[in-house]
Amino acid sequence: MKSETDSERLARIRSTVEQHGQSHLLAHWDTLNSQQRGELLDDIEQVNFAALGHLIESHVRQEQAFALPTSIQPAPCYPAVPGIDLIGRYADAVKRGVSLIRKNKVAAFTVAGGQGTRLGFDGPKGAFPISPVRNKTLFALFAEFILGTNRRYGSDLRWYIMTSPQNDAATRAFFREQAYFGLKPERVRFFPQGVMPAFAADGRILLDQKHRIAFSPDGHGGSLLALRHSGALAEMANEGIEHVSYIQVDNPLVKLIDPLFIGLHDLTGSEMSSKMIPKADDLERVGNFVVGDGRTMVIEYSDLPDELAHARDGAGGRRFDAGSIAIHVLSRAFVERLTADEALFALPWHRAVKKVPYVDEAGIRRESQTPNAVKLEAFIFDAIPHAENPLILETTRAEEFSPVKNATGVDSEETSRRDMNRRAARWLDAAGFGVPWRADGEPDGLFEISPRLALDAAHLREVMLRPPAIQRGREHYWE
Ligand code: UD2
Repeated sequence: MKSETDSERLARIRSTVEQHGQSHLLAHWDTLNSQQRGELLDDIEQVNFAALGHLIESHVRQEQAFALPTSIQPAPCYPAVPGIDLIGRYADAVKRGVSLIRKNKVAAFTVAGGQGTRLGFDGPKGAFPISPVRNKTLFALFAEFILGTNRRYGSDLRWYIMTSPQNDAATRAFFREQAYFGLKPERVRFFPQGVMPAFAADGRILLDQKHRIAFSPDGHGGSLLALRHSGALAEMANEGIEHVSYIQVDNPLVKLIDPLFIGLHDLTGSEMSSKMIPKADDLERVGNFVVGDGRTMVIEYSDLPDELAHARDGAGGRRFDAGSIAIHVLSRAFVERLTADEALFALPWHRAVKKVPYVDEAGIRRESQTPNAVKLEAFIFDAIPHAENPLILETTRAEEFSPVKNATGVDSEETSRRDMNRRAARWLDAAGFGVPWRADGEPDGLFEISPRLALDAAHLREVMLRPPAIQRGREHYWE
């Protein structure tokens, strides 16, 4: 077949954008050089105009009210500490989890495609230094968690990292500079997620430059299709990987691979499992696990009506107390099933109005002082209602959740470093190596335990055979 000439390609694309009311995308064509023209056409060809038409009507030109289920009940959860009825089940689950890890039937998966705008850090968020003594980065801590797991269980786990087109090269370069933190490069695999254009309120796609569309990542829900498109799912199937242990890039306390969680997921035949913590306050900015019209789901904090957020149960406790901390295990077969037919697969789109730089009609790039653009994102937790036997496991905030999201205040570098320090001190105390505490309740000194050495308090007790030298007010590090 004769290949399309440049002018035929332009004519075809011009007709498409005109047909969809997006002809402004070519408004600056005459001012572009040939390389820029090529980039612009490539960008436009990435847009699925046919699918967008409907979405612009329903989600961009208007705000789609969140469809609250008619019946909303608290979701049942497995407790953090098993009662007598569950002790045996938890022990079996740990055994099963360890067995799956030993056989490399579990892969670690980190979503790191977000733009991290709130933190104001220039670079992939995983390159943010966070550990209290050695200033290890988020990626370094996760890598060491995998190394520690491999050392403990004799595994050789794969680690999948979802980037975005915006930070993919920088993320790969960071791993190369750091020599993959000691991991085998061939066990780490990066792939970029999909993108969505940003829109003006009237539905027009925004240009970031005269020859570039203002694309941004399509949300962590985009990870499901990205797993398929990248070939990662097929690779997992080839290697017999059965479950994917999903984490977000911003939480240095996370147990990237947790035998109990993985084992419970597997033993109960859950297709998608989630960890939860009791909320710190009624309006904490985390999703809420509920059963809505009979299906387990997460309602994001911004969508939960205030009267439900403040509701109390018979005993005076918070009725909807189960906060989602974005830690999941997904069965590979579940991701395969959901994404098998792309035409049928759709997580709902969530609309956010944000500040996005744009090129105006005169071809001048503008930075808006107020939110000017509609962005659409899909959320991973919207897959939960599609899962069979979804499971929720409670965990402890102090042990497993202290994300770095903001430059200051709540969920910031300062709180996250503090919580890492407290946790290390608590583990040492629990192992019988008394740590000095100050009158204000903080450990007297800085304490850091590399995940290469110990993955939790019980593990530390096993591996730290002699009492370590601990001095008040000093820095301590073990690996
Ligand atoms: C998320 C959850 C919230 C709670 C909280 C826990 C949503 C909408 N809310 O809030 O319920 O669980 O986390 O920390 O998820 N990411 C991508 N690609 C994207 C967008 C995000 O990879 O297109 C990654 C990002 O790199 C980060 C994670 O997703 O690892 C979280 O994204 P966020 O900061 O937008 O989520 P947040 O804090 O609003």
